[in-house]
Amino acid sequence: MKKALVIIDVQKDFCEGGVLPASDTFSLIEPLNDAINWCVKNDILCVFTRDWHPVNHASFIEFGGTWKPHCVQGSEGAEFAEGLFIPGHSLIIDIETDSNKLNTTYSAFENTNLESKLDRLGIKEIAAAGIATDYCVRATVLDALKYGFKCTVLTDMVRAIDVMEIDSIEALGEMEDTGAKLLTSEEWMNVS
Ligand code: VGL
Ligand code: ZN
Repeated sequence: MKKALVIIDVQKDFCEGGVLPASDTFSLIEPLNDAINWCVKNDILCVFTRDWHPVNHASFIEFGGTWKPHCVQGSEGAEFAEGLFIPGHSLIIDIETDSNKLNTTYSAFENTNLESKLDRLGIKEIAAAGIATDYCVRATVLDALKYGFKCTVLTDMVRAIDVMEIDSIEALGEMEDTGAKLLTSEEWMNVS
């Protein structure tokens, strides 16, 4: 079955040193790059999503939201993390491009046409990695399942913000209960 690796929001602002860092992000880049290289060799599409807010986005504290300003379109913080390998034939998906529209779920499928893009490519199955387990990864995986994609969460390649310590554990449980498979990247590459 044709599949894609979806690498969610691995951007400077969500990494150590950024304004809204998930924990332990430095250890994410090397295994991610290994999996990305493996995908290139095996002709599996890599999809990179970016949290991509206008400067006055409604999710930012000063505009009525809850987050410190982060991943502002075109800013350094919105760039992909240092050292992340982006193969030439990747699909880049920007999330949250409209200041008035609030993506209430954090999903990479909301207002992005990701579903139809994957559909047109005949992709029926995705594996999800990236940041944050408890926000964008969770919402994207739940939407993928809702749209009928088979879905695996790569447990060693997701990182959490964990506003509450238990958030990422609950998110992983919820994704599994909804139908996602939880595998390490090594297990996923072995069965793929
Ligand atoms: C995200 C918090 C705010 C995410 C985006 O990509 O998980 N989290 N905006
Ligand atoms: Zn955001």
